[in-house]
Amino acid sequence: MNKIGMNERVEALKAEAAAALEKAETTQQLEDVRVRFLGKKSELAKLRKGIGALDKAERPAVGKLLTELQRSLAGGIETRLEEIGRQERARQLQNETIDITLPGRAPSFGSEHPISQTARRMIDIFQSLGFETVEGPEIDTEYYNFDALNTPAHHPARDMHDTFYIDCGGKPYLLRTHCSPMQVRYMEQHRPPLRIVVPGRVYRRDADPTHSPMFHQLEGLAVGEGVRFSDLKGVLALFAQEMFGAETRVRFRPSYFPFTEPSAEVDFSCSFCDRDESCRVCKGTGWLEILGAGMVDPEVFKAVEYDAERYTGFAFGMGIDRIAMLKYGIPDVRILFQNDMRFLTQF
Ligand code: 2U9
Repeated sequence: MNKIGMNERVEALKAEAAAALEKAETTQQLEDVRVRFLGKKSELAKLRKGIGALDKAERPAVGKLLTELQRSLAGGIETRLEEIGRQERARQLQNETIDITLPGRAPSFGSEHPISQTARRMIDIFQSLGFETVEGPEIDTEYYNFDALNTPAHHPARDMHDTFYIDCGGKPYLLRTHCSPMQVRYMEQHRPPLRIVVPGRVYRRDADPTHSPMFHQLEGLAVGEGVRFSDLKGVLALFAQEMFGAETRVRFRPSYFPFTEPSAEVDFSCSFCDRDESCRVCKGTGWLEILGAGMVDPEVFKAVEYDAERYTGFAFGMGIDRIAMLKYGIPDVRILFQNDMRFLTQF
C-alpha cells in the first residue's frame, strides 16, 4: 500500500471508530472498542507493521499519520469514557434512591425468662444477707445426692420411680434430685463459717400441672459456731419480706427431712389477698407453702468431717418455678418450659 492508500484506510478507520464509539453504551462495550481499534491485533497495529514495506521517503509522513490516528482514537475513547461514566453514575443514583422519609423498622428486644428473673431476684436478696452463690453439676453420684445427706440405700426417695438414673455400665450416676449435693461438695472444700446459696436445675420423675420432671431450686446453707434456728427464722422472714412485700409473715410447721433435724415446712402469708375466702392463690387459707428448712443433721456433718459438737448450721430449699408462678400468677408449670412467644413476650 502507498501513502494515498494509507490515507484512505486512516479516514475509513476514523469513521468506523466514531460509529463504534457512538454505539458503545457501557464501559465494557467501550473497552471492546479500545481493543478493536488500538489493541495488538487492531488494523492500526497491522498498518504500523506495513510501514517497513513503503518507500523510504513515504515512511515518516505515514508514521506521523498513524500516530495522529492513534491519538485521535485514544482521545475519542477517553471522551466517550467520561460521558458513559457520567451516564452510568446518573443511572445508578436514579435506581438506588431510597425514601428517607419511610419509618424505620423497630428492633425487637428480647427479655429474660421469668424463671431467670425470679432466680436473679432471689440470689440478690440472699447476697445482701451475706450468702455466696455457687453452682454444681446436674449429673452426680448416689453418694453426693443421697448417702452424704443421711439418705441411706433403701430410702424411698431413691426409688426408680422418683429418680432418673443414668446407666453407664459402672457405678450408678443420676440426675440430681435437689441442689444439696453441691452443698456437700462445698463443705468438703471449705471450713466453716460459710453461707452459700445454690441455684440450679433438678430432676424428678413427676409430670402434672404443678410438677415438671425438670425444675429449678434454690437451696441455702449456713454453718458456723452458734448458728441457731432463730437465725434461720430471721433469714427466711427477711427473704419473705423482700420477695413478697414488707407485710409478709412466715409460719413454721414441724416436718421431716433426712438431712435436717429439726425440720420444718415454711409458709409465707398470702400477699395476693386479705384473708379472702375466694382467693385462688392461697385457697382462702391465708398461707402459701413455700419451702422446707431445718438445722443440718449431725450425720451430714459427719460425712464431710465437720466437728458436729462445735458447728451447727441451718439449711433450706425452695422451688424457683413455684415462686415465679406465684409472683406472676402463672397457673400451669408446663407453660414455663414450652417457649411459646405469646407467653414469653409478656415478661
Ligand atoms: C445440706 C444439708 C441440708 C436442704 C433442704 C429442704 C429442706 C426442702 C424442698 C422444698 C421444695 C425442695 O423445691 S423443693 O421440692 N427442699 O424441703 N431442703 S432442707 O437441706 C440441706 C441441704 C444440704 C448439706
